[in-house]
Amino acid sequence: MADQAGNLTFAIIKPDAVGAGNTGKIIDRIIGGGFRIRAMKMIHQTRKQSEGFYEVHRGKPFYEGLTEFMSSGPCVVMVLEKDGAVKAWRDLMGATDPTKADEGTIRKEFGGSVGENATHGSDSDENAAIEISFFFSKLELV
Ligand code: IDP
Ligand code: MG
Repeated sequence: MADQAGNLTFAIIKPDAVGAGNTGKIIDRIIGGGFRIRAMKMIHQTRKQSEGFYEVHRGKPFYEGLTEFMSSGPCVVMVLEKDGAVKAWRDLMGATDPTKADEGTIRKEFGGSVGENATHGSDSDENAAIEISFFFSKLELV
């Protein structure tokens, strides 16, 4: 299928979930949710990289903690494909704060706190394209 706005999103399995050994379970949920994994790699970001990725949140009270956490250990970055991928992935993840996430969502099951909440998902088609290109070249999408 040709890549188009609306069928791709960007996802991260964050360092808390990788460190807790939940990578496989979360990938299983992604596949079970009907997503096709178009690209995937494990990385350990530097502080500068995590600051660059979360640039939109610079200045917010949680920015320092967030960028420190995201560079604290390995994480898995992915490109996911599905119709309406951005919303579909956010629905599967659940709310930012795991205590407010719906039953059956990934953040409800695997998230420990509002900061260390197991996964990331893009919030718009435009940001999905920006975030995908931050970590992957076009050649890496299979
Ligand atoms: P999202 O990940 O659900 O899109 P955003 O508001 O974009 O949520 O925030 C990005 C990330 O920053 C969250 O996933 C979480 O890790 C962290 N974060 C957001 N709000 C807070 C907060 O109030 N305290 C601590 N960390 C937060
Ligand atoms: Mg966000």
